[in-house]
Amino acid sequence: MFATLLFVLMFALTSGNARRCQLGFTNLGRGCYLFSHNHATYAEANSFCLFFGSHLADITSKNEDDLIRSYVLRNGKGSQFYIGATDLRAEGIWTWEHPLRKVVGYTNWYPGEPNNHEGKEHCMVIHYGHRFKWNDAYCYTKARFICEQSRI
Ligand code: MAN
Ligand code: CA
Repeated sequence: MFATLLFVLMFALTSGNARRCQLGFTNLGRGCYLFSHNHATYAEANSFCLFFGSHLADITSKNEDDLIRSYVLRNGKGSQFYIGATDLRAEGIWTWEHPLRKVVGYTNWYPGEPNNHEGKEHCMVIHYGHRFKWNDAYCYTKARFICEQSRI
């Protein structure tokens, strides 16, 4: 009896915690996302997310994509955000930072993208001007970014 109560109590506590997002992160669907207000290069943004126990956002389903896009359409007017994919290791092969360099499956590129403009575009962004569909962009532009903490 006591063991059962303890188990129920622990489950309630841990599942409760799992539903919460860390300070600064927004609860969207099944994930927690931080929409930065500061601007950083891709590498800086990647480090920032890791420092806060997160990773640059990976968008792996239409549902997740719709949630993020509707959020930035409302709150990110005029902005460009890095999300967590590059083709830095092999041109044209896009991989997510998380989980470790998994090849991008679901995609939502803006028409005509990725175009590797001037042969210098290896980092994924979503931009207001493209209604936040995906673009490959220069990795050294200072842009806003989206970190993600997956919920367990
Ligand atoms: C700019 C950049 C490129 C993008 C084109 C689209 O040159 O944002 O990444 O492909 O515009 O016209
Ligand atoms: Ca491009």
